[in-house]
Amino acid sequence: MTIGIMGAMVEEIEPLLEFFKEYEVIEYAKNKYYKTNYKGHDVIIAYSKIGKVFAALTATTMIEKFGIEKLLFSGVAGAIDEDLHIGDLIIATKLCQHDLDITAFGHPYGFVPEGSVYVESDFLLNEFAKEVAKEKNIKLKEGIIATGDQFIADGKKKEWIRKTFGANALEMEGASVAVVADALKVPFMILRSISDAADMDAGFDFDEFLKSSAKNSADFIISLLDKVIEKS
Ligand code: 4EZ
Repeated sequence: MTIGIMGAMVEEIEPLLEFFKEYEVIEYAKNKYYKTNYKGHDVIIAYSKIGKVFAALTATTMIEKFGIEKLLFSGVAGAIDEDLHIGDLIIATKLCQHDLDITAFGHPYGFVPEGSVYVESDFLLNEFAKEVAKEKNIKLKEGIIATGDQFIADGKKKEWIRKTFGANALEMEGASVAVVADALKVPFMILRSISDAADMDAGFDFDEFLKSSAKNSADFIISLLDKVIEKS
């Protein structure tokens, strides 16, 4: 089996590279892909750079060039829900693009013709994640993640995203990875650890908690990888 693990920022994959220690570096499409073997399975790791376009490029490359059969995303997010605190983990049941707007033509926010507002992640991978959380006694929330090409640092904007999409957390890549993986029929899951509350303190909190929250997410991904390998 070949499994892809992606993040958006170098900080989001650094703990993974440190864990796997040895890997081959393949340069492609202005990015680096790190290839390693873990328990007899190929693992491809990369960070895309921030935002939906770069994330879509990396997800597509992982699938079409490297032949990954499952895609795991690890990273940080801004919390929308009050019960999500710095370092907490959330997996997306489904994802949407909060900045996709052709409402001028009577369409709902996040929708374009022949697309859908929400893209669902893989049921089985999410079940594996929940099993890992239960076994390790880690708090793991499931919810809707909203994605857009904006760092949200404004309570009003956050509130709008919550009420428009019912979203529980927000970030800048998940939904684009979801669109790609869903279209190319590759099971995927999106895991995020909270770095800030997408409010006026978000920039400051993000800088302070990026590394520790990214590590929380990456550590969980390694346990999940063990579970995926064990169950398949
Ligand atoms: C994007 N990622 C943030 C990248 C920020 C600064 C140099 C996650 C994220 C996020 N995205 C954490 N908090 C966020 C927030 N408040 N709004 C959007 O995926 C790069």
